[in-house]
Amino acid sequence: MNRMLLLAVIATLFALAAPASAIVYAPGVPGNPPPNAVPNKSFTLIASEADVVIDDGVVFRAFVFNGTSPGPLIVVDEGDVVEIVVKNVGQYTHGLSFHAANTQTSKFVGNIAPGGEGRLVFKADFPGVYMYHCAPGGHGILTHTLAGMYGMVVVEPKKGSYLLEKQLGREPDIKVYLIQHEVYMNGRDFYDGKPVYVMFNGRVFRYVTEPIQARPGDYIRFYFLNVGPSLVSSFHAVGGIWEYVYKGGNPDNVEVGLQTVNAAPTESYVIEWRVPAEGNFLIVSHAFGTQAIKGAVGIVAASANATPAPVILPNGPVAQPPANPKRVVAPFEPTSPDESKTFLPGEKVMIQIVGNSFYPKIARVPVGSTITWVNEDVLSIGSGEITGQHNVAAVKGPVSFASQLLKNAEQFSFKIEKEGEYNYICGIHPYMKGTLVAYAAAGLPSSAGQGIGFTFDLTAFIVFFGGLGALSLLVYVGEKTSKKT
Ligand SMILES: [Cu+2]
Repeated sequence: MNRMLLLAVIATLFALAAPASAIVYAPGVPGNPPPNAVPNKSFTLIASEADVVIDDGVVFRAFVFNGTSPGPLIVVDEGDVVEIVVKNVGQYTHGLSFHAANTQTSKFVGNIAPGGEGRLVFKADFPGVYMYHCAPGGHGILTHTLAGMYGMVVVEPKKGSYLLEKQLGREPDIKVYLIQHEVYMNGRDFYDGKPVYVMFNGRVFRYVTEPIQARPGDYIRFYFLNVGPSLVSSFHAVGGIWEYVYKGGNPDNVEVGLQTVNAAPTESYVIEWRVPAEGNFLIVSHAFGTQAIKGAVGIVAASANATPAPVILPNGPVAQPPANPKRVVAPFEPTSPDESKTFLPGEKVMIQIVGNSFYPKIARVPVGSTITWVNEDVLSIGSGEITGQHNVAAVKGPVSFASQLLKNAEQFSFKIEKEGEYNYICGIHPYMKGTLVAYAAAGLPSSAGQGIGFTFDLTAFIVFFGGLGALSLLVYVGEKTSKKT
């Protein structure tokens, strides 16, 4: 090899290995940190998984920042140089997409393995209200957002930029940071846009049970953000008209006298409003049948002798999950018998792999059935976990089975010949869990009473393999299966 070629190869290898921080910024573009900038504000977001309470006796098996869904509020001032540190203390790969930064934040804080951390520095040049959410890479960005991993960032403009503040010559009496978001029982419902609950700040009808206290004439500033992940909000006060509305929260984007603001996923508004009288003012998403009725309603309770809290935070409430919840909303795993479907003898058994879940999550099938899994997940671009691809791997039951890696529209079939309960996972995304219950049916051959033929310790597995994109898990499952069968 001649010397020039060798140097070119070395230079290429060096470029490929260069860390993300070696990004060359375009000079003069707002949002880029000055060279060697020292941050004057710093925040740490801790990624993990947790059960959070979203209604009386109802638990959401969520992915979280700092223990809650939504995660903590981050407030900075326009012009700040901001440092965001993300630490992943969870079992699975997580990350961060941070919309207040005018840069590709995933290069710095996306796709962080368990135990890892990342750091982002940016300059907050655009005032407004922004979303942040998990970014493990590719398809997982969508599904971890489905799992509740998001929060609000506010970049405060210079004092007096909002008109009502300027006119009154004072700060708001009450700042209400309000996130609208929805949760889904499974990936199929996520695809179909059918949430089970729609909430403000982490709880169904949260501000109906704990109304926001105010006095007539109080100046309220709403920082309203719809994080979706999919629905469009129609935010309205019953008996009120929003005095000033700022699209995105930027004071330059002002509109006057609106009954409603429409916020698509990630869309936000700063709203200035004075409470016009005593009484209960409902704040609602006016999409009645799809949102208000499912929990997106609150109350501003105004009375002359109220003692308002000056700040209402968007974090989900911190509450100890009950020992025996009425319902566990767990998009990626079966938690309730009503998530089962019983297939009759002769019926074709198809299980969809969709939105990082199995659907139906629990399939009751006659012994002798052939079960076919089909991967309906379409999105397979991006880095990170093996995105949009799945497999099926038994972890417990009378007989072991495991599929190859399935891309969109690819299938795997398995004939079930022994009665009993089978638990299986996706080896790539071990939080995806499904159950098969094989029952004996009249007229079909059966092999009853086999009990549990094999099992392995899933927890140790996830802890060990979680950071490796779980590919090694697949190999392990494959080997284990070939030994058993
Ligand atoms: Cu995540």
